[in-house]
Amino acid sequence: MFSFDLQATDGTARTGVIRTPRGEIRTPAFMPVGTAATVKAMMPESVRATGADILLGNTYHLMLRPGAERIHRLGGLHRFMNWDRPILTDSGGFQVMSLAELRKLTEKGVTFRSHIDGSKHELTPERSMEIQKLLGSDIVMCFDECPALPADDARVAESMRLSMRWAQRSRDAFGDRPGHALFGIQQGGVTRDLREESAEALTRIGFDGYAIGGLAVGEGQEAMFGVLDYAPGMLPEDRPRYLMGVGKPDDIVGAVKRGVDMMDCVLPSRSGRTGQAFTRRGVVNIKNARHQDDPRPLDEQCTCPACSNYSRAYLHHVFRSQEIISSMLLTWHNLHYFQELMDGMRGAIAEARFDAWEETFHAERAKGDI
Ligand code: PRF
Ligand code: ZN
Repeated sequence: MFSFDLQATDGTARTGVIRTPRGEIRTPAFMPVGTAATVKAMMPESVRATGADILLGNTYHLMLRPGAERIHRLGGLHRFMNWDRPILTDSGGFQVMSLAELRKLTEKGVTFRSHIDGSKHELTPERSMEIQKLLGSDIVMCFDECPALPADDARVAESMRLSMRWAQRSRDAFGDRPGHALFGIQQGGVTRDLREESAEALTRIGFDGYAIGGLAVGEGQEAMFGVLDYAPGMLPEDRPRYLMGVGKPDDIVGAVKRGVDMMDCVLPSRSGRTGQAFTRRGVVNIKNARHQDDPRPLDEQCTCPACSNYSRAYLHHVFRSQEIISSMLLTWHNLHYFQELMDGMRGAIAEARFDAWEETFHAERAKGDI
């Protein structure tokens, strides 16, 4: 009921399909972030129209507001937000460490105060599994913890080993739920031995998929690619590999090249609200005055509504005027761009021409905006 079929490889890059009772996920897959039961500024049918097969939701935000039990009473997260395709939920530990106040970390879990109203809460592996079940998540993430980098090896090792004990507790609490998947999360910073130890611990427990966590937390692209040169190869070949919280288009391309199957990032949606558009030619800042008389679309080759029906001058105007349609159009364009990027890579891997595809990707960006 949950399966992963690897269909083709090209070097270390892979393409395939994850099958779930709520639909198929073509890989490599990009998951738009729907933190608070919405991909901000987008209707769910519009998110689907950009090409998304799966969304990401957040345990941390939803437990605080509107509450997991409430969402469960209202029929689960899919029904609540009107998205009937697969949803992956993050487990909350990472968000607690980056967003919550007065955090206290123990062997049992983490206590913290809400960043919204200061109320006191506790998250443990067991409670995170319970919340993700109440939400009705299709792909559940283990409860883990991750230090910001740079951090010394002893701190990274201690944190990784705690996350591996939590991974076992997550597995035990999750139980057997046909049609629903549980993913382990590899930690270990940028230290090869720790990544190896983490991969072995997770593989011994056994998961439906494996995430690479603890990257894109301040180490820089070169160090991240350094880890991705070996980390995916430490994880079972026949299971999906998910790089958490990545990233910019060139990060995504580099990760797929190195064997990553799934990614998520707020970048396309968040940037859509701050006037940054991702195009084949790189990033365009729509607030720049050079667009104010420009009748051309953002990208004449893009088929999204923003590029089909509006000029740069209009997009500039509505951004400057803080009109809501600005966020809607730029978010749609950015999500469309990210999904086209994934589709291009899937096609290139299937036809064993990833290197040529990648060369064109970089050459187009080097030309700069029109
Ligand atoms: N763990 C979890 N969620 C995450 C991360 C992690 O390490 C990251 C790191 N890039 C983003 N989101 N559970
Ligand atoms: Zn567009």
